[in-house]
Amino acid sequence: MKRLPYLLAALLLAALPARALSPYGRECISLGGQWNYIIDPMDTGIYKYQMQLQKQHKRYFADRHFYQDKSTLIEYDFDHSPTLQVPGDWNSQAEKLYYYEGSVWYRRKVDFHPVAGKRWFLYFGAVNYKCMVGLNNTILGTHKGGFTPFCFDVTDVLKEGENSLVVWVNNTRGASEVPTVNFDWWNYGGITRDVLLISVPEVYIRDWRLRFDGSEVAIDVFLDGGKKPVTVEIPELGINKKACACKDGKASFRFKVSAELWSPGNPRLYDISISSGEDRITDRVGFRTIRVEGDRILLNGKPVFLKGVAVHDETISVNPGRCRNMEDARALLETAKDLGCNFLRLAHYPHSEQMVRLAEEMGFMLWEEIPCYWNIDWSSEETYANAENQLLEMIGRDANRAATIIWSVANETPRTPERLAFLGRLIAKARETDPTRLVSAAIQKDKPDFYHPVIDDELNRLTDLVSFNQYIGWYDGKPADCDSVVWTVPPGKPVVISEFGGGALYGNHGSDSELFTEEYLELLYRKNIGMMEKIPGLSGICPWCLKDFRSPKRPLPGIQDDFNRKGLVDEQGRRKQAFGVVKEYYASR
Ligand code: GCB
Repeated sequence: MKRLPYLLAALLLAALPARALSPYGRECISLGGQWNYIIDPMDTGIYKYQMQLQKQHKRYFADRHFYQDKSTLIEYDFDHSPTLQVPGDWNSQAEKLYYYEGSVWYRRKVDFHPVAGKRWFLYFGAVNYKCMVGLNNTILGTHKGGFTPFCFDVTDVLKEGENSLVVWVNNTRGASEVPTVNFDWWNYGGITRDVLLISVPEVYIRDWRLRFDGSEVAIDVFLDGGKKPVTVEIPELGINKKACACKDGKASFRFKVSAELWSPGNPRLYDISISSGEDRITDRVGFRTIRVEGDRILLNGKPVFLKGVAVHDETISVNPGRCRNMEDARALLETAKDLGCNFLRLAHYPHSEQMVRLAEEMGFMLWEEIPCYWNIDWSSEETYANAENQLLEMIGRDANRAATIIWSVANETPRTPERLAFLGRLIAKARETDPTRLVSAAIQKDKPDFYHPVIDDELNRLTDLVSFNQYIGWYDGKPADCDSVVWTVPPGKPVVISEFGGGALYGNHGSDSELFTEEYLELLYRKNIGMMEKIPGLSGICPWCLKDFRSPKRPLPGIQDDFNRKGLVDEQGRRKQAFGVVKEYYASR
């Protein structure tokens, strides 16, 4: 009987699109711009008269109900519908979509001229939360999970001249989804990241993996469509190697390099090109090692202290809402640079690839995370399959990035046997897929003795770091309590405080005992830093968080107005006094 859920999960996965090809260093056509949209709260485009939504995916196939450019009764009409910018969330683009959670249909006309001997992939950087994609009346497939890329082979569906691309997007929260119904950020819906057409020759490089152990580089290159010799070049290091992808389309390279190592102080990247037949991709790669030894984190064999900050994938000051491009990512990263950070916790879901790549160039180590946040449906095999898929899509996208040092599988999850089993599986999966990085999860402290908190979550036995969130001075007690708190942490592992902080409204001044004033937050930071410095094995801290961010859980009028106010800067980027405290601490560390 146990086989049934597995079978179900396998079927669900089979409906998923292929792991995304990377668009970087390839020929691409951007499908960004203004797309027509129709808001469809009743899912009229999927339900037919009197029919119930069952096996939605199949039904949609059968009906083709809303799929054409126009309906016969002319009850909808993409041509005369308003437009939304893609990439971009819908909530920040139209007043009536500000709180909207439901279905929206997008349509873009694509003018296309096929080139003989090429294959074409339709790539989505991210769509929140689930979508169904159709091209010229053919359903390409569905995808679930709002923050990772996916793509479809559209070679046989694209036609000369005008093509119609229709995407149904739905961001309804669900109890068995990842994340679940309750989370502390804005549920931005829509096609939030780039949509591209990627062209490749018939035999093409599907993927490649680079690993570095301190002296030797291992590169595996995976071809699709045939078997051919593969060449890897890193000109600045005098590398020019050939190998044959004769078996299973995989070519393996092993060679020694004497490269300048990547680190925050010297984020050195080298041009790399990988070619096979007519296909060639270019990229930039860094060489570094990361491991733990006892209670220390070693970057390139030397202890490193993570001067971090947690960041949400949102800019309000540049483009409103979800980050859309490099400019948005740069605004966030420059603020983190000013703070003196060498490390970012990209919370609580995979951020855009632009963010990761720019962070790498600018010299930030990264913690990347999937949204197993708070209390998700630990007993559901379908939920597990979804979480694992998000993990694999995140690792698949960023495994070649030197900046990424930690995969995190969860945030603040309750201690139950079901959760331990679920997260244990995810941790094992992360290690099996990528044995070169650290694996962690942000846990929460238990509260039996306020002044003597003990971190003893069994999950710590499975992770490389002991990472926990704590809010002494905000949710727990007052800032001055920090002077008397003594922490007990499991010995022998590096400790990273993955969150701490409190709220303040920028420009709200008063006494340091008054909540939401800048003075209160400044005191909270001074006291917390003093307390955390006494924790044995402290290897890094991550203030929560860089910028005030939108959250519907934060309605307090005049103070929050839909913003979580725990940023060190406000949503416009204006520094609160606490910013200076962290900056000073990082300068001295
Ligand atoms: C937490 C969560 C984070 C919240 C934060 C808060 O522990 O991990 O997502 O936003 O607290 O502000 O309460």
